[in-house]
Amino acid sequence: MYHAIRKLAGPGCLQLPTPTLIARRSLFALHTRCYATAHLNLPKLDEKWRQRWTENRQRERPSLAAKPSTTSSNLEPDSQSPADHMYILSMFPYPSGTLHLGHLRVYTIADVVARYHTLRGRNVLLPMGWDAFGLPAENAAIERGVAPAEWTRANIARMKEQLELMNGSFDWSREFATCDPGFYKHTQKLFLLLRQFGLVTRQHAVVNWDPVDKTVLANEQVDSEGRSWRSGAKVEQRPLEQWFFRITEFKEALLRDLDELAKENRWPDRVLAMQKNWLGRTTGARYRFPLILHGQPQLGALEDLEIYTTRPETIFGAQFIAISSSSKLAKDLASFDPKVREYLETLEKSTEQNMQGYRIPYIQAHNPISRIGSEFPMQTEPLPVFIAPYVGGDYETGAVMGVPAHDARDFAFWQQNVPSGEIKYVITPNSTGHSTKMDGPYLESGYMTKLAGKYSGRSSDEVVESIVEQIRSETNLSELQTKWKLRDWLISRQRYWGTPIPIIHCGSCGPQAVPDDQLPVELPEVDFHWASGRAGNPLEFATDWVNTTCPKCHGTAKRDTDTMDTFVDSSWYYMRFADPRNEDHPVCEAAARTHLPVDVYIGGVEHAILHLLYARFFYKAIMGNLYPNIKADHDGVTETASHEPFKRLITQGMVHGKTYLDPDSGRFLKPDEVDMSNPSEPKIVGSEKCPIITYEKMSKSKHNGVDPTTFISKHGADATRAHILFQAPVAEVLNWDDNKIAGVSRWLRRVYDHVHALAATVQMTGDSSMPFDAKEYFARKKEDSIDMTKERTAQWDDSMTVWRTVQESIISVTAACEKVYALNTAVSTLMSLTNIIIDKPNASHVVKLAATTELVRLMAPIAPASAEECWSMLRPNEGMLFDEAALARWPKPDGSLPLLNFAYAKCTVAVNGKKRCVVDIPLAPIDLDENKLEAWITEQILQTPQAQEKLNTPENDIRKATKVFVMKGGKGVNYLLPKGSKI
Ligand code: ANZ
Ligand code: ZN
Repeated sequence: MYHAIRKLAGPGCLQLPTPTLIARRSLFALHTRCYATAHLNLPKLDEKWRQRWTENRQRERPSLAAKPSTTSSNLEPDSQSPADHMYILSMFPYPSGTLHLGHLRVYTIADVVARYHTLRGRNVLLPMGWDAFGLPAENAAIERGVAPAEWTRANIARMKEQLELMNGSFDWSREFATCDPGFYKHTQKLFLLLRQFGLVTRQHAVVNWDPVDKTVLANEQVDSEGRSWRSGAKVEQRPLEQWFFRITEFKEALLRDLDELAKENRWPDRVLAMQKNWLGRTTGARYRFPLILHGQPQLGALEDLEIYTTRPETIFGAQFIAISSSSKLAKDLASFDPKVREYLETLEKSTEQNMQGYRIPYIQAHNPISRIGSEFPMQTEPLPVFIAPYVGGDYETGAVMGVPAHDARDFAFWQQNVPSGEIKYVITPNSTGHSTKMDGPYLESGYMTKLAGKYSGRSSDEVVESIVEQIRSETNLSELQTKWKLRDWLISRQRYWGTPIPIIHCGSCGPQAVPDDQLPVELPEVDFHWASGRAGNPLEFATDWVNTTCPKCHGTAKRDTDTMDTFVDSSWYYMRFADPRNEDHPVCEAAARTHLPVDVYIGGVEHAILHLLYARFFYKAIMGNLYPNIKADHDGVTETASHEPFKRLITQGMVHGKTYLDPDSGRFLKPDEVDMSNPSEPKIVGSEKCPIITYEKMSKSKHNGVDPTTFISKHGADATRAHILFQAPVAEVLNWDDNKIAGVSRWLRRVYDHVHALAATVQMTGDSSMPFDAKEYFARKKEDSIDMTKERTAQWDDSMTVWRTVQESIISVTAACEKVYALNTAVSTLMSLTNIIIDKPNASHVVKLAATTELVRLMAPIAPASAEECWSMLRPNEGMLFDEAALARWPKPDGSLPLLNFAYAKCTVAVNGKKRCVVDIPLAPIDLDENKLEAWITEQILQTPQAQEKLNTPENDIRKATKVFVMKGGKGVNYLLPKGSKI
């Protein structure tokens, strides 16, 4: 064997391989030959490499599952710094039993990102687990009599099998389900820990109570008529004692740290806005308006009238005061003023909404601004006071300052009650502060008008606090009032299938924490056949379980029968993945330090509010208290960085299915009702009618679902993954069309065939491991290019084109993997790179070989099995691409691009829209961003003889341009020069 290879390697081989190398090499050679069939079976490749990766992983990293740990984590000792670690996480699934395309999309994205970082030599954590508590399991138990645990286990097994087909690089050794006692033991510990921190309370709260089933219902289980989805009974509102997490304690931090997440697009703007809105901080004020009474001595001295406003800066536009008909003042007036009485009576009788007010003729109000003195002269007039139907008696102070210019209700009221009254605008959209003519209320923020005195011209949002503060310090008639929409988090569920609340209720000692050594409080087995006949929380019927002893006085006591909201589980599961088998702690400090926070979190935008807010709260509460030194290391500035669980958030779009409709009836058609014999022109079976085709959310009723498992079995994981990425940018809706997979399948085949052919020559010449030094290669060629033969020039040109495309592809695919959102462009870049490599027949063999190797590495995150197969053919003696040793195999630009800018393109130069000249400039390097591109192009233009001739006058001095418009690809540039230079 040794001799045979030696002969094969021939004289072209510079170094004689050592015998051991030869042995390995020949093995690989043999095995490559086994697959050297013309027909490529992609699903088979998946299987082959899945098996090898698993074996490799097991060899390199013995399963965590086998070794539960105690005080410290049993992770491999980490010599690497946290910066070498990447924690990539996709939102873990609910085990419904069937994997759908939405799952497949998010896990594909996560896996591609994870594999990319692995290839960069990073230590990647890509775990997977199950969000396994929740109602469906309980309902299945009630309906079918299977225990929730059993139902859940079976579903998990089924989904895991389906998931494995996609060839993800998940670390299954860390797998857990939130319903494992080993997990929920720590959910209970965290509950008790939060209680120690003072973040858990028990309060009365109103719940939806079904009087027939005697159970609490979630809001979603109550229909629009207020009836139970199960029993149909009219739902009652009942106050129950329940458990709350005091998330409101963290409201300031939750809001403040959104700024951190907004930097560099770490989180999508949309999600940040939703979080902000949910927290709902508003800065309002309470103002007191002193009242002036004319006559009416029976009223005595009147107190200042207090109003509440969410727009304190509009006080300069207050034109009246309105009080509620049920206010104390209105009642006092009615006791002696018959007109007031009459008004209130009509108001009571009227059933329609109306804006008719009653002006109290003998009372006026002073605007607090008028007390400030000469500074705001416009505000000295006292204001009329009305009783108004739109002012609610039980909201805030039951009185408002009427600002017709900036509030719709005040505007309507003013128009009806003081039709000839002018309207004072204090805010204008115009940044000069001059008010623009308007005929309705202006409700937005803007700039203060001159009515605001020294505040005029300033942004209305920015002056709020200063105005309230000035009035407070000078008149003591104001006070800032900040409000939040956020409420404490009610976590009690009167349900069986959740984490039991680890509390024991004792008649004499009150609620007591279950002692640590008795955790977890495990869910008792409940006979659902029996329980389903009865109503209510099955846990209440588990009397043996409920009755227990008080940990403090050892008297008889009862367990809490509430379980926790499943959002509690998902608020911390990502911490557990860092240290999943630790028995004593939810996560130990070393593991937390190594892996947390999550580097890239990927999931659906439907979780933009609650899940993410709860997780952020948990991380701040737990990590902030337990391990205060572990923070999200944003920008490497640890001191100022905050406790945030997810450094980057990627939200992926939905997958919509191809839907066929009968054009006449609008009915959704089943697959067997559509004749697809001509795929480009489907017909409704038995007719000549064409169905309407749309893309809609997949659902059974629309017959538009696609089963990912069947699809992968048919086309292979690689093609499926590439197809998913290629069809739409990550954040956008993906319209799923089975037929479109042909394109990516063809691409993968093309790569394979090309590599296969190339590999044959590699085996002949043995030059595959020769390093290719592009800089040296192209520099040398350039020198002797002067007297090249025609044939060699063609080779030279093609080689340059190929290598330039390789370098540009490295830059752009790397950027796509870093930014994630544009992963679809990575697939198209790789497809064009493939075309260039194959279609440039004259490129030299070394360049082709090197280029193909780079292509294979670049496609590896997306099509891992195909890439691995190709790699084994090209580099038979270098082990696998995806090696557990985390070899940095991702290509880097080799710095040869400047040498390869041989190609010139025409560029039309215009100044202020007028064409001046056409110049030849090199193609722009693709790694320039917009600003740099402008500067680069200008520099290139100025170096051309045409520009030196045509642009050498001051009015054409493009260096002085105030704006530069570069047309796509640099085919033209328009420079806008300031008018002055036009002389
Ligand atoms: C002056 C003003 C100017 C207002 C402006 C709005 C816009 P929310 O956001 O719901 O808290 N308001 C206050 N108390 C009220 C009551 N008892 N009944 C009816 N309306 C009442 O709404 C607060 C705003 O609703 C307050 O801000 C007040 O009108 C009105 F350009 O004050 B505003
Ligand atoms: Zn007790």
